[in-house]
Amino acid sequence: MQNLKNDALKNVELNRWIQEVSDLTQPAKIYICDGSQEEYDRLCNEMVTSGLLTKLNPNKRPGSFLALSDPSDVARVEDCTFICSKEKNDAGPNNNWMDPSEMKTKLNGLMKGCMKGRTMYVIPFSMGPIGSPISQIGVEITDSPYVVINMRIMTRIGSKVLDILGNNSFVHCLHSVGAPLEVGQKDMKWPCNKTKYITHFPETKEIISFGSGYGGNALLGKKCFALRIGSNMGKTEGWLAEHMLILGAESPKGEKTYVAAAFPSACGKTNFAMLIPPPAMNDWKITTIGDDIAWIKPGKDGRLYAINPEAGYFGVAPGTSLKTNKNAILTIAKNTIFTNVALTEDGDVWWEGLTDTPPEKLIDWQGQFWTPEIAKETGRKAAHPNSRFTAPASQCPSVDSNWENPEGVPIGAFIFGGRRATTIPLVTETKDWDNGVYWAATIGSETTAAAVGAVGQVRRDPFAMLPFCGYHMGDYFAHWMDMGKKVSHPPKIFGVNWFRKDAAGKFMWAGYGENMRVLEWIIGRVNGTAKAAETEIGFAPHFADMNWNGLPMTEAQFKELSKVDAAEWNSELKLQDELIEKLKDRLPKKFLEIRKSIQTRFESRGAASKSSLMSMSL
Ligand code: GTP
Ligand code: SPV
Ligand code: MN
Repeated sequence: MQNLKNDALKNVELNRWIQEVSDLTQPAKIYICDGSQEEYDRLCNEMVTSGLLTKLNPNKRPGSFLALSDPSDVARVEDCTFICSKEKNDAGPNNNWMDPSEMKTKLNGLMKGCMKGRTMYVIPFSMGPIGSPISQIGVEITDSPYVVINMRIMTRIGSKVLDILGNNSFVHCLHSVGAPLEVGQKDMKWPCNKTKYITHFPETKEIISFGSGYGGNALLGKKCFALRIGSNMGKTEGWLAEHMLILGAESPKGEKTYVAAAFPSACGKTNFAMLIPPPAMNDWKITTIGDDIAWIKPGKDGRLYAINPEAGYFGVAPGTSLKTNKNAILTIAKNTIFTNVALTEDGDVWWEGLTDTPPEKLIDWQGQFWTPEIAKETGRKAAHPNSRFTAPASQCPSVDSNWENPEGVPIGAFIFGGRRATTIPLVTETKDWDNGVYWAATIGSETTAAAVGAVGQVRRDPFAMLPFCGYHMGDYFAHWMDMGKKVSHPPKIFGVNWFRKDAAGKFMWAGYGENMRVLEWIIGRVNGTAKAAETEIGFAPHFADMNWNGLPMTEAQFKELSKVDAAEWNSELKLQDELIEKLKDRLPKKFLEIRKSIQTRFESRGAASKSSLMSMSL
């Protein structure tokens, strides 16, 4: 081990594991990451030399790089993602499953010699502030230097983590791109393997990922640890690991409310977390705790407290602009790694939506010459729809002063949303905790480019956690219902939909900064100051209950946005039934009761409208 000082690895298990993995994967070198700036710069320079990274123009984008992946390795691979619990039914119908020893045998076969010719990097990392009681330590072994530099931004890595770890246990995260190099063989620009496995062993807290170098498949602290293994730990230990942003909202009176919101991948978390209120509401101030993951635990005062276990943002690039998300644009002004966006002539980056007019020519994400004319003819995008930026959270202008507070922040409201062209109104307050859990459990959303597969198809995505819940969804719903009973002040639960479309297929809601109007009403409901009307599915604002200063909105338009249409909801309930059917062996009883009562309320609306029709005809 070339850089290993005598006392660098006090952890007996870590020593043993490094030896075991290197015996299996046969790397050319082993390198223990110290997490320093010098190390980061050195790795970046090496990758520029090898062609994996392009250094961006330091006058335009200091300290920043562009990586272009293999066109086959651009998103999470849900079909190749497995939860290998001992019992199949513990993984649930929401996960792919394989017997742990069978999977290990398969992986051992794939991993044999898979790091040949490469350096094996050992990255000790902390999810959450180093040394905080709420934090968890993992070690990722990887043969990808791209993973090392991304992990340094997304988590806290290096020697200081080893110091805190001492001889304690840690989550084993093993990653290989699965592309060994024979002597004299030229490396690919983005090494990866057609065969991919993203596997989790919840009982032994192990993650093994093979074949992909991209995002959630390879940065194992994120979805694999903080969500899939994290959700298993949370279930056993009485906390929650969620696919949620956390933001702080300071009212014009100076009162601060923290809210956590779960939207599926590429459905607006980063944008909502960094929201800038519209000019007419600039007496509100939004601050950012996190944009993707929340760990939530009961506090001594009977409230739920949340931390962001990450240290950076791995955000969707397309659609990000000064108009839609100025804070993100400022965050990524320097020290940022871009993946699969386009390169401009002057050495900067571009993606669809960054500016209204695209540059005259570009190198697109596949390394090909691109002009707006070519795009018109061929439909080729300059940036991949799931292209991303990796940037330190500390660079975000709206970062909350408590973002690294180990105690977390108290949550006043949970918000659940999805991408729905129809059916789901702009905002709904659910009737109580259990009804809120039902709402979150049954949300649907159109699929996006964040995962490989068809885009735009509505699927159930409970709690925006379908790809991330590491155990049976029925048990997960029951765990959520229990958590509400464990605290004396459970947050109110709301549903939102920024993506309803009109008959012409246009978004009906302006979204982005204007979402402040919905957030103001939500906070008003939490504080008991805002009014609402009752609907079959919960409570909703009347037109007059929301602030429309500075936004053209007629009462008729608002009614369309807020419509709860009985026919649409009948179909929605049928889709919910498909989910219920799949999970029925482990669903809480309360769940079915709530399903029935929603149906009954719609039936009585049907009866009421029939009788009013009859009275009209009399
Ligand atoms: P992950 O990182 O994949 O978990 O996604 P995310 O939920 O953080 O998604 P993000 O905020 O990056 O948004 C994804 C896409 O949705 C971007 O193209 C945004 O421009 C778009 N978007 C975000 N908020 C809104 C909104 O309020 N309205 C509309 N119409 N689009 C939005
Ligand atoms: C998501 O898909 O929800 C992401 C991106 O946040 S990734 O880390 O690639 O999973
Ligand atoms: Mn995400």
